[in-house]
Amino acid sequence: ELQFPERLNCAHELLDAWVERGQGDRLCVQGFGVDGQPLRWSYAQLQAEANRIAHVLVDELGVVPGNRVLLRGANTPAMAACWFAVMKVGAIAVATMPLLRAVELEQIIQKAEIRHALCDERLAEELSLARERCPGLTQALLFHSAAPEGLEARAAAKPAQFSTVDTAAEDCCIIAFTSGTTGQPKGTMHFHRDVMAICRCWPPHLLRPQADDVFIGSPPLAFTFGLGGLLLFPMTVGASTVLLEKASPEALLPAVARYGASVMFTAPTSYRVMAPLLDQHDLSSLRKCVSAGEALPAATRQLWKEATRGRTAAGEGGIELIDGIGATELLHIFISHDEATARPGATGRPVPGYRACVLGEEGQVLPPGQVGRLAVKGPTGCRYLADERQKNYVLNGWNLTGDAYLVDEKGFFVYQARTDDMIISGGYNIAGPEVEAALLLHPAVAECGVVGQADEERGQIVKAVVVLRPGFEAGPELSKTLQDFVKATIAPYKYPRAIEFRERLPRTETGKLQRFRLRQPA
Ligand code: 3SK
Repeated sequence: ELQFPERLNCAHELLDAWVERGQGDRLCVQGFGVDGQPLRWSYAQLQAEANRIAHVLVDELGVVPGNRVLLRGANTPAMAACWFAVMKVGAIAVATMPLLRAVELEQIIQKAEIRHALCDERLAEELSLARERCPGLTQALLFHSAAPEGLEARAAAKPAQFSTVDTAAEDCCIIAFTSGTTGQPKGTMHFHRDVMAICRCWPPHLLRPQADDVFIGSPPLAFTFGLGGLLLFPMTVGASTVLLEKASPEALLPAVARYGASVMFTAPTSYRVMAPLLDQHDLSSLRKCVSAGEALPAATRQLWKEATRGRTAAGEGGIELIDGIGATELLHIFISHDEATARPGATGRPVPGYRACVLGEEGQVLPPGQVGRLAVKGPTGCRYLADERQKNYVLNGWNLTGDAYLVDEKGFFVYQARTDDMIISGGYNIAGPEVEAALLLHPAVAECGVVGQADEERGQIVKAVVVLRPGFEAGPELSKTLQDFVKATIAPYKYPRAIEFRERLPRTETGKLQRFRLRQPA
């Protein structure tokens, strides 16, 4: 069992400690700064940047320990410095996905009672729209900015030393939001010790990173998959990370060559898109690839292994993807395997430190081969911020993740489906009801139902079944109009890639929408 001292600040453990041990010159983070200039920061430089921002937070924004600070930015060294600054002052980071629009930001700001924000200048517009309806958010500064009143200019005038606040191991330091099935975002609270727990469970046992590794990948730092994989885990071993603002599959491949990246984190969709493009790129530095965020089909594992054969540092056999399932509620991955124990089609076994089982309808543990609800226990777990859905997620100390699984005869956990209506598309979690709400704002839409439809490329796509108001004509032109409308209303990745027009929606006698019937063609 993991033991932590009573007083603990994860910024001290992951950042300050390297400098204190005389290792401050190690390369820590690479990416781009203002005006696209390349940045290469050592641990000592990242610490100095975070320290200066910490002074701005305290002296100019009046942040005190326990305050919640909204962070809005793409993956950049500046975003990493802001995240560590928030940890250092003993505040709570509420990092938001860069693509969120004003309506979604507003929900988060209200729910987390946010008063302070640091926002990438290029993403300021939606935040300022949200602020019009959030009078409580009084202090916001823009970073990645050359403006004299921007964060960088203010930070430059501050000392590079800051004494990291002596927090309790059980002080909350992260509220990570997840949209949930209803579209009503849920804030999941995590402590300093939770951050250290995820660094001590999965990475040393299954990823086994080395001090000279260069991490790279696509998940945003605002998604705890990205926060762990692209910031915390490299820093656990003194390795370095590359933070890319645009990490499409097409952009990831040349970046691997350019930075000599050795460990990659991305979703199965991205591996599928990259596989046929590999011969145009030098991947000789790559030795480990992690897949998570959605279920990994056996065919994708095979495709990546074959495509990487003889091209990487992993040797002639190609790269065996390291698959894992995590949850924002548990902070990171809790079931996984390494290259040697990979079993096509299975996610793996509980990560050391975690226990998992599959429960039946009555809450009984099911024998191998039977499908039921996945239940997980470990050093991290779900603590929703002021949310009655807590009681549905945690039962007798077991976290019910909303996934249907079976355990095979060898003890491997095999994913079956989501137990709720969440759509997982290209690594994004999308709540059907939220897309329905957006569509219903359009004058042409009388009724609609949104479900996930199986898709080879993205795992699932968002499919909308729409009933039109009189006077509107079904067809490709209106489909395109509705897709654009959703993209402009909520985060663009949530738009329905398939739209089907019907006369009416299937409903029960009591008027409830029969979603399962929407998945079948009319
Ligand atoms: O599997 C996921 O979706 C996930 C969620 C949060 C953190 C890490 C992971 C892999």
